[in-house]
Amino acid sequence: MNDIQDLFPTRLERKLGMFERFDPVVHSEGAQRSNGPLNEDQLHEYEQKGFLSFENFFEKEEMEAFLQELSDYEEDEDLKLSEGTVLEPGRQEIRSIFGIHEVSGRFSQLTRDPRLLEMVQQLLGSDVYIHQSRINYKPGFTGKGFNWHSDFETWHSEDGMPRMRSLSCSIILTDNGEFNGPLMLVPGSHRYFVPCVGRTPENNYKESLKSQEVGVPDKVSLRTLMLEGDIEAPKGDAGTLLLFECNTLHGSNMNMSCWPRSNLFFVYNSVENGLVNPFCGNRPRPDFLANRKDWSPLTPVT
Ligand code: 6CS
Ligand code: FE
Repeated sequence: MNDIQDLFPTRLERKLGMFERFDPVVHSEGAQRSNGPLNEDQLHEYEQKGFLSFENFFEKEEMEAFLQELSDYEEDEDLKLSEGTVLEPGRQEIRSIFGIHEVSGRFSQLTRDPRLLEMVQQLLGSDVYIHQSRINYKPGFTGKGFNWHSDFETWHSEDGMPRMRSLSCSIILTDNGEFNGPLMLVPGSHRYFVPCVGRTPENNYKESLKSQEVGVPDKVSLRTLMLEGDIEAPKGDAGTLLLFECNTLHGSNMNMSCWPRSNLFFVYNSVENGLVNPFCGNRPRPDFLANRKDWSPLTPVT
C-alpha cells in the first residue's frame, strides 16, 4: 500500500458523496502562467469548463501522414495480437491501441511537438512526461461507446496517480461529426471528485478497456453535474485538437454511422505527480497503460 494519504477515496463498498476539487486546474502561476502560448481568456475557459478545443490545429498534410499510420496499424496482424491492442467486444475490429508513441516514431516525436508541449507545461506548471498514449479507432457500424467516467478516477485508483495534475491531448484523426460517436464532455465536472462504488477486480483493465463497469459515476451525481454544466461534444474535422483535464467527465456513444471516429490521445503527467502504488490495492497495471519506466522530462523537438 502507500504511505501517502489517499485524498480521493473511490472503488468503495458504499457510496460516498462527491466533493469539490482542491487541486488547481491550471498549475502555473505568475510569469509561468502568463508567458505560455495560452492567453488569459483560454486559461480562464479551461479553468471553468475543464477542456479547450482548437479547430485546424494541424495542417492537412500532417494529418495525411497520421492517417497513413492509422491504416498501416489496422492492417498489421502482429500489432493486432499485441497486449496493448484492444479489440471491440466480440469482434475482430480494433477498439484501441495503447502505447502508440512507443510503436510509432512519428507519434513519439509528436508528443514533443512544441505546439503541444508548451501549452501542456503551462497548464501543468512543470516539466511533463507521457503517462499513457492510445489510438481509439471507433470503426463505422461496430465501434462501441465509452461509459461516462473521469480518467483521473481510474488513474488514481488503478495507477496510483496522486493528484489532479495531468491532462489529455486528443487529436482528431477522422472527422468527428454528429453521428459517429463524438467525445462528449460535461463542462465544469472537473471541479468535483465523484467517488465510485465497487471494488476493482485484479486485472480489471482486461475488461474495462472493452467496456468500463467499475469506476462509472452514479446517476445522481451525473445528473447534478449535467444539470449544472450541460453536455458538450466539441466536434471537428481531422486536425482538430482537444485538451481536456484529467478529471473532466467524458464518454461517447456507439458509432452507428459508416464513418470511423478515430482519435489519437497523449496523456501528459507532471513530473511532480509521479505514480505511487495503486490506491485500489491491486498490482500496478502494465506499462502500456501507465508508464512507470521513464519519467524524464520531455524536451521539445526542434
Ligand atoms: O483505463 C484507462 O486508462 C483508459 N480508460 C478510459 C475509459 N479512458 C482513459 C484511458 O484510456
Ligand atoms: Fe477516458
